[in-house]
Amino acid sequence: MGVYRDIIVADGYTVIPKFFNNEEVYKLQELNYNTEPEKGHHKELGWQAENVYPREQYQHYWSQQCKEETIWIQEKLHPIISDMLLETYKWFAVDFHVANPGSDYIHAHIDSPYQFRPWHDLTDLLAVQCLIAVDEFSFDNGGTAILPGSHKEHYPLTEIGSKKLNDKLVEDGYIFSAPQGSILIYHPRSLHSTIPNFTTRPRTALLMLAVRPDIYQGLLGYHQAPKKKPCMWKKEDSCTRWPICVCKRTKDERTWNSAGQGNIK
Ligand SMILES: O=C(O)CCC(=O)C(=O)O
Ligand SMILES: [Fe+2]
Repeated sequence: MGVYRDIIVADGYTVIPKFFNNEEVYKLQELNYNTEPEKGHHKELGWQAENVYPREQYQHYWSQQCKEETIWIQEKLHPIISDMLLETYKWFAVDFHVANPGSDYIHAHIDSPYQFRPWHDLTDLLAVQCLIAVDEFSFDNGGTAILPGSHKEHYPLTEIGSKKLNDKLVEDGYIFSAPQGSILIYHPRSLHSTIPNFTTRPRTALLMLAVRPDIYQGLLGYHQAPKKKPCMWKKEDSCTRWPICVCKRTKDERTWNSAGQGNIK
């Protein structure tokens, strides 16, 4: 009991190569094929949170949620996640993140719940993020970079996605390069990012966030922030980060989101 938990608490992440067999990987690929984009950076139009376009038109995108379609994965992960979160947890979000060929997106960030202010300074393990390699992951195709030990650091929200942190992550980070069906499980406080995809094929991750039940409702409020209105600072200083504007000047704290959604380079 607590073996996996100890690893995540000490190291911040762990990799399980080929956790899913070929048949299961095929099921994952099929689900990806049948799951539409929800939001992402369109190659020509920039960040798109409302309109949906054919998947190949995005630099990278997040898909619709697919919690119900992934019960079989949740069951397979259960022994590990229940060990990490001390038995009780809830799946908060399940979606694909696809980096298309030519994507140069890098955004060093931390994940929910720590990306939002109420949880930002806490280091307790409140959630775990699973990133499943639906395709083979490599240095060339955008395999995720993660900075060892960073779950114990405190990065100001204003520095998230900055050149300084992006460079540090690329220079010192571990690159999750692994065969399809492998899984990277990490402390969501770890600094990480997709890296550019230099290949001719999309690179697909299935992201699954499990959270402690006591933070579920509170976190939901932050994820249900209104999507449509432009960043209130857009006029003043051309902030292009809506809906995630991480700047400390945001009046409505609910718009804080460091995951790089809306961050148009
Ligand atoms: O797809 C990846 O490599 C990471 C995605 C990610 O970090 C996120 O969506 O928060
Ligand atoms: Fe992330």
